[in-house]
Amino acid sequence: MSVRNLMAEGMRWFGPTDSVTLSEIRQTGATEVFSSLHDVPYGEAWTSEAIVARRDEIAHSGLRWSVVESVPVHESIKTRTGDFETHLANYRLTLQRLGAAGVTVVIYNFMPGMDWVRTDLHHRLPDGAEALLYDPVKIAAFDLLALGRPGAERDFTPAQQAAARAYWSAQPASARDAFIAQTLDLFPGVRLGLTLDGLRTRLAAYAGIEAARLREHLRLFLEAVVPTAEAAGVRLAVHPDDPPFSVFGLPRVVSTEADLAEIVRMVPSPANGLCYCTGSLGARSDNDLPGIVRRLGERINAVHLRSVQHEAGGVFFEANHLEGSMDMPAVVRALLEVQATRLKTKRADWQLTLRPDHGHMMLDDFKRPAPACPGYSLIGRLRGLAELRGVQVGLSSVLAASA
Ligand code: DNO
Repeated sequence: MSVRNLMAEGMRWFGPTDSVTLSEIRQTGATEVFSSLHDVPYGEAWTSEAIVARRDEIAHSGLRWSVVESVPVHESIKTRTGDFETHLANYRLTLQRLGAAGVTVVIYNFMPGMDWVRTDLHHRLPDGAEALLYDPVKIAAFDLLALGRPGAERDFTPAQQAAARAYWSAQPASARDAFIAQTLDLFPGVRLGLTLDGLRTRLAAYAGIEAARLREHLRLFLEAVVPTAEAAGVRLAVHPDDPPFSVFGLPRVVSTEADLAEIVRMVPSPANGLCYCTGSLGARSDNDLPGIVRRLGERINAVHLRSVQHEAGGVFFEANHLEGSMDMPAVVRALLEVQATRLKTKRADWQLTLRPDHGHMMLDDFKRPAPACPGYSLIGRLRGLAELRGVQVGLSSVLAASA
């Protein structure tokens, strides 16, 4: 393997309102941008004009919009209710227009009701940086005491419930309100203005939709859009659930290796692929991260690299990219080997594009305007990208020497 066969490096950019600019992204050494048209409401078709304008704006900064993160899947498609056929038709239109504009990888997720969930957005680390953290006790407090979801007690142990009550009663009303607002507002790149009642309505839409049925809805979604993606030269990449287990009683179907293997089997096409996200998948210790790459690498269309540190009681936080509970070099090596195999078989899409997923708030991040979305600081992600670059350059040189 030659050292030239590095994965391309990208950074997520939330568009013109992002406090991180494209010229700053360029100085991180990234060449690719993961971006979305966040101002288009979920479910509407993206216009060719808006796509081309965004593509050209990014190109103007010497970067390339190679990955869309994300084209969101409207809730009606996940529940197969209401005007889901219209939303499917809109999705197909968007894929056709992206393909025509040369933007060829599209990330989406199939998380019901919510996007990702964290409980602490400013977890202070010993070195003074801040990380994102997930604490099941705080989720229990939200679920039992703020949302008051019927049956929620079944999802938590008596000890978790007691800890949740103790936590909640120790919080002043203002801290409870802030915690509720933060939990409702964690949709990337948009402010949906969801309320507790709005969330209750969203959850109610999944009454009677257990995992098997949601999986069937995912299959029907793929059958409806993959042929269009294929014809448009677009490759889809499903993002894993974050966290990869049920929250608020919702079903989950993109959490484990078995889930991913099932998804790629549903519609056997290179256009039906995966966004391999080590942070999301790694929040379950039973996911074998390098093994997933070795077994499913052929279908990986986008890569997010980040490491979580597991703590007692199901708590996890986002560690530095080369620290935490996972073996990042083993994952990077497996990805480089997947690329080498694809290259040998002359696959046009052999080259993978990675981005550092999230970063700490550190150094001058504290002096800058807040990131567009928690986890998307500039300096913290720059550190992550630089460390990942070191690992992949070092490993690819060693692999080339031993080839
Ligand atoms: C969080 C992200 C997710 C991801 C979407 C993909 O930082 O990894 O919000 O972009 O779930 O659709």
